[in-house]
Amino acid sequence: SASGNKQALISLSDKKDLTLLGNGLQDLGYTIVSTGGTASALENAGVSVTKVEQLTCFPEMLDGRVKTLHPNIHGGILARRDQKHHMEALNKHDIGTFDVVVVNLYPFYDKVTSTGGIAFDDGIENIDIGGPAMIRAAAKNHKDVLVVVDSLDYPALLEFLKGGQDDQQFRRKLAWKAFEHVASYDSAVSEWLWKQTGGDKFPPKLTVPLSLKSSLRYGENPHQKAAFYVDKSLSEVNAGGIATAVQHHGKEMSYNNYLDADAAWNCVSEFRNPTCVIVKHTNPCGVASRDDILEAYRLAVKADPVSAFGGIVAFNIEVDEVLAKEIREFRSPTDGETRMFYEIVVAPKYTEKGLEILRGKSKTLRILEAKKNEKGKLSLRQVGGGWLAQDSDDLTPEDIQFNVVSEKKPQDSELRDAEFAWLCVKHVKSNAIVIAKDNCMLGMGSGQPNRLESLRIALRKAGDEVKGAALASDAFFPFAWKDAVEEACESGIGVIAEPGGSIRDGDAVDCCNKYGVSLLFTNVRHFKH
Ligand code: 93A
Repeated sequence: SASGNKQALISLSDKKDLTLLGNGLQDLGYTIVSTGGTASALENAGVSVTKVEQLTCFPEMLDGRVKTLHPNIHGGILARRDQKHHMEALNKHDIGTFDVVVVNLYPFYDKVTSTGGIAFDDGIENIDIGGPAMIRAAAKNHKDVLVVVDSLDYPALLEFLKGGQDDQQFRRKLAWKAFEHVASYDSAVSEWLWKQTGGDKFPPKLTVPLSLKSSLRYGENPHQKAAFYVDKSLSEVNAGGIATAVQHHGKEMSYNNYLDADAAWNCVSEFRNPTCVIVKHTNPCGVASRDDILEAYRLAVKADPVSAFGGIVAFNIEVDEVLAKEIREFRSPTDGETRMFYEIVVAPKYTEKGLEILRGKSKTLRILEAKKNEKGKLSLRQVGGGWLAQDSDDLTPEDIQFNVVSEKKPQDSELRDAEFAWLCVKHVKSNAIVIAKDNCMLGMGSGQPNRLESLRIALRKAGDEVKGAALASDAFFPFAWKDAVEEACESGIGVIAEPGGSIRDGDAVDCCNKYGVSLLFTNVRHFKH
């Protein structure tokens, strides 16, 4: 500095651990320069400070819009210590250098996502200008200026300064973090402004502010590195879904665990009655709704016990002691002996007792407590060289009309079965066929490139129970005769629900009429690729 002392510039909206920082720097002999609120907080903590105004010889102006935007501040940050003429310029104007810059920004993101939102003008006032300018300047000149934007880094900063030796890697890391901080800040501002334009949602603005939730042990396979990011554009209060789920117990979540838990949670959240969904490799292999959740659970396992083993079990209601015991004890229907093993249990709530019992099932069982997904989210998929964006498939049964197009009218119970099958088929990978009866999935065929194969797999799983059951198909049947529709009719299916819309729709109707099967067109398709 001009006085020869080492100087630190501190300007913080979030004053967490400021006392620790201020005292630490003071003990190391630093002169501390601060903006209004930060200076008062430091003084209250017994740390002596120089106010920014004393350096700039200007008062904070324009309601604080101009506080630190001044050559006496930015010159002291940006001057190259190894350039003679830079240092001469500082001397000439009596400007001291800053060796440490600690800044965090106006809480723009929290303000605009707070419940009830924020008025447009308040949003604008919360856009920090001087803060990012200091952070960027210090990060650019990190070779000589340590820049800190995260209170978690205070101890490391103080250690580093105490140590006395230089480490450019440490400085670069801080600079990288600083630009990250500013970049995610700016993308939050632009995201908010974009929303204020009131225009069409599509094409969407794709600078989704992401924050790293965790590094994962590996990706889909052990030779792939992986990490998990949380979408910060969702309001913290409402943000639901697997990303914000609380893990109460068990082994660390893996990449595939997240995918499967997401699939199970999305599917089970769809149902209103107490429901259990079991997922394996992102497909529901067992789904059942019952007033008695224990029975729903047993039926969901029974639908496909082999697949359910090692699967993900999801409930849409609280897991209590009785249910937890059933999950712990239930034996595989295949041999009646082996206790069922699961990777994950996910539910909206657990009783204390329920949690305790599940914890006792195994050390590894991951127990997740999740909140419902927000609707109207953007769905993103990566393809080589780009991203595909679309609205998420938020259609609910209320949005769907089951129009009878056959001579045979379905009974009420058949209609309910068709609705249930329809809810399930939405969550099965295409080509998807689901067979269901009495609020229970009996069989499903997924992911086959040929609809007839998916049908055959579903029929095989359903076995004899297929008689009088409902069948749902995520897309229309291009061929009816001697193909999927006829095979379904021959197997004894009672009612078929499909989108309709094929030029051969007439064949499907004729075929169902020949076999006395009810046919319902939904006019809605639920592809899931
Ligand atoms: O209004 S600003 O954009 N103009 C400035 O010149 C300025 N200088 C610092 N915002 C500015 N700041 C910000 O003030 C910092 O980024 C920090 O978040 C906050 C600290 O203010 P105080 O110390 O008065 O609480």
